[in-house]
Amino acid sequence: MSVTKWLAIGAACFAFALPTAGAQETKEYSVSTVLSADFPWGQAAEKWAELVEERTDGRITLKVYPNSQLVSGDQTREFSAMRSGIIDMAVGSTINWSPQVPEANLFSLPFLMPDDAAVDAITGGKAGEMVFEAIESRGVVPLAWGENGFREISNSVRPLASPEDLKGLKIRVVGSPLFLDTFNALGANPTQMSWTDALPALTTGAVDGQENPLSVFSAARADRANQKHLTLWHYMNDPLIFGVSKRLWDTFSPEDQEILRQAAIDAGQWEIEKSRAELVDTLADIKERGVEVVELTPEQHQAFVEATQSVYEKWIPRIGEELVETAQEAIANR
Ligand code: X2X
Repeated sequence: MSVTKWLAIGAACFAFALPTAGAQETKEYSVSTVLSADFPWGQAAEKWAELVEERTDGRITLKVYPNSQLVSGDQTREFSAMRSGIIDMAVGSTINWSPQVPEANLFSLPFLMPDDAAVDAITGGKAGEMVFEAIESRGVVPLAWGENGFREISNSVRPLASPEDLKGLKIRVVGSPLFLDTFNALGANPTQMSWTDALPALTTGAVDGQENPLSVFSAARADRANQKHLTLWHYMNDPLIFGVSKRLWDTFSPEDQEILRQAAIDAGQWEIEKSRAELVDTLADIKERGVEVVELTPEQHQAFVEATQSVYEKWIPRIGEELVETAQEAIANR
């Protein structure tokens, strides 16, 4: 047989073998979350995984690891672990990433965002782009926004309707320094703790109170951890961000990058709408369990706003004056 004929046969075999091998090659990537699929947060990550798997015909699989297990429960290490490639991807809260990304503290400024439209004005505009640039410059590619939600405060001791009511209460906060300043300004006694440690500490009475969105309060059954008083003060809202380690991101083809990004946008939008829509029922469930819910009058609300102004003075230089102003303008024009 001629050499050309052998070559032709070889090429035909090769051409035949390639698509099969290619189609069956599945790559699995880790996705870190703090909360499981019992919460909207974990559901957002599962949705992302589902859409990516569907849209790549199973070539790319995302495996979700909830409860901060990839960082041994230390949620404030999630960003660093992703940056260094120990974790491939995450759906993470701006609070937990803020120790490494100072700009993410924007969302933790007390009483900056009065309502959903204010959150959307930031995440959907120039300020949101600036936060994304800050994240990318530190080694993680941000793809889309989700939402943990407006954070409300609860405790086991008394109803809270003024900063005076918080005096001396031991409040569990996330391990991000801004929260110490907010709660010290309010006269409380804040103590930093991971979410993994928070529920046991509330149950034993080692701490009196905590702050988290209604969805988290309800699904975690905080009422069973002595949290009998809940004040709806909407003092901040932590968005979630779908992110990919930059080192890993650069290994994907432009087509797969687009699939990952669009699936994150769709999953985030789905989760934001779902968690906002569930809030009314969630609050009703919480009341039904006997939790005493305090809603603030505009005057009571204002007293909390004034008591926390020092946080702005200290944190605006760290977050960046331009970013804070851009966010404030977006809120004013929403
Ligand atoms: O730790 C918390 O309070 C939680 C679950 O809301 C976050 O991870 C920011």
